Amino acid sequence: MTPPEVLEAFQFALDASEAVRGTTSPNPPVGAVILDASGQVAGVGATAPPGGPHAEVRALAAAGDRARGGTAVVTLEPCNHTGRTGPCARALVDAGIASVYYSVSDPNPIAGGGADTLRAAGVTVHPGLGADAVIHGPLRAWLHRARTGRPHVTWKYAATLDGRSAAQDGTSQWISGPESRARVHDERSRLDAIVVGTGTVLTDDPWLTARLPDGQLAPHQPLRVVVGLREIPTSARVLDDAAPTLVLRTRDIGEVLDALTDHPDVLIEGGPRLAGAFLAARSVDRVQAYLAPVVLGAGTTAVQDAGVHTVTEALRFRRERVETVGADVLLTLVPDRD
Ligand code: AOF
Ligand code: ZN
Repeated sequence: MTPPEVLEAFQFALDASEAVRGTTSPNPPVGAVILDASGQVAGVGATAPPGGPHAEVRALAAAGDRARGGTAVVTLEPCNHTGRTGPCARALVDAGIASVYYSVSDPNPIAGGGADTLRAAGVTVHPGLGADAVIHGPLRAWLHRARTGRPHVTWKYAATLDGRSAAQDGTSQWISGPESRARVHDERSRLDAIVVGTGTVLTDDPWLTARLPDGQLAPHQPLRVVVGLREIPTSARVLDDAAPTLVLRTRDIGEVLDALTDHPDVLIEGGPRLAGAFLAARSVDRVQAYLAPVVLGAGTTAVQDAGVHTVTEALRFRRERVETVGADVLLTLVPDRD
């Protein structure tokens, strides 16, 4: 039985990692909590931007002497290597930590093996705590990239009941409700990259920035990526200096993925042709569909040409989550092949 204070500490560690998601890449967003010998929270930490200290080191710094004889709860196996920072497993041992709980093993062959180092030093090690929440949560994209060598791609779209993302005259604003839009901005601020096609830049001229509810820019902005062969004007909003932008003059999805290796958490935001190309290339790892209780009856559909010619070729998805967001329904789906 996992002690209740450890379960509570895990929740703090999960929240701490979620809060830094998007700011640590190509490193994983990790959360760590140090409990003192009596089970009280002595320090909380999360991974700093690349080159900075890891989660455990920050949590240990906050805990100070209270770490001695205490417990560390970490969302990833403490690292074992001297990279840009020293090994966390060694730091935990040196601080006198008596037991370590962690969620998932570090698949990085260079950094992994921290659990063995801890055990060899006499620390009690408990792997697997809250693994599911971490794998499907903050470390999802990083683990996917570690496993496949490719970024994790989420295709997000908003559509009406009849599957349309724009009306006949091209207008597309306010299909989904204010709650959905706020949620999209909040999510953007924790991503590594947002990808759109040149068509979307030409028709919608989006900023693709993450904004706070008051309209201000969020402190962390994902890389904006524009894909396609069409020329975009230098006055396009996506080229302003609010966030970095990468223009990829290609239609090859493999090339796009290669360019984003160090940006594992990628969101495809449109339009229908780009979505179709990613779907046809089997390069969508998750779908977030915001369905609005609206009918347009005509207009652009959310996807154009996903390479399906007959129903036996249909791309099928499995439900991961269904939520209501204001008046809309958010479906989170994963490909049925996974
Ligand atoms: C941890 N805690 O908070 C993180 C870990 O280049 P470095 O030195 O920052 O090392 C990066 C590697 O360390 C990364 O690929 C992953 O295996 C591990 N990340 N480990 O114990 C942390 N961010
Ligand atoms: Zn480390």
